[in-house]
Amino acid sequence: MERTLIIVKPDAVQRGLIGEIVARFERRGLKIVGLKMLQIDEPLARRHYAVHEGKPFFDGLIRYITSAPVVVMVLEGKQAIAVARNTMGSTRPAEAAPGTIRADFGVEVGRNLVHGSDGPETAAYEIDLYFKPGELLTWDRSADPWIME
Ligand code: IDP
Ligand code: MG
Repeated sequence: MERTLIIVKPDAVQRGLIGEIVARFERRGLKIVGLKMLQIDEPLARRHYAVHEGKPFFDGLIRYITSAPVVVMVLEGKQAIAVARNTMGSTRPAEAAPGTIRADFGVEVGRNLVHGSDGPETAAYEIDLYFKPGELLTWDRSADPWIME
């Protein structure tokens, strides 16, 4: 089983798309093991996006991710990182496949609605940024045998 960190970004929250976006991951079969709403402050944003420091879009990215509340969640499942990333679609909504979150609701990269970890190490780092261990639940979902063999 793999875990990944998802953020419903400020533009999605402002546009009333929290439920729509959470539902897409839930329907896909990923299990929610942690979920909360918060507003990311600048130090947290800089830690989260440390790999992008120095890039031309970095300051705008920090302003964007701190501009309004977000919903963060941890999803669990087989290949959860890849499954979540392809549910989200490509970073640039204009290039994302139809049916993905970024294509269905977005048009440009600076307002691409959702974040998902890009690898196991990033996922561990990011989950630790937003959740204390006691905030993540291990639970049996009755639908699991109907989703995974
Ligand atoms: P990802 O979110 O698909 O993993 P990354 O390349 O890691 O994409 O970039 C992180 C975030 O930074 C993107 O989701 C997007 O919000 C923002 N971003 C990336 N490239 C650009 C850009 O060229 N202009 C504005 N924002 C960008
Ligand atoms: Mg990334």
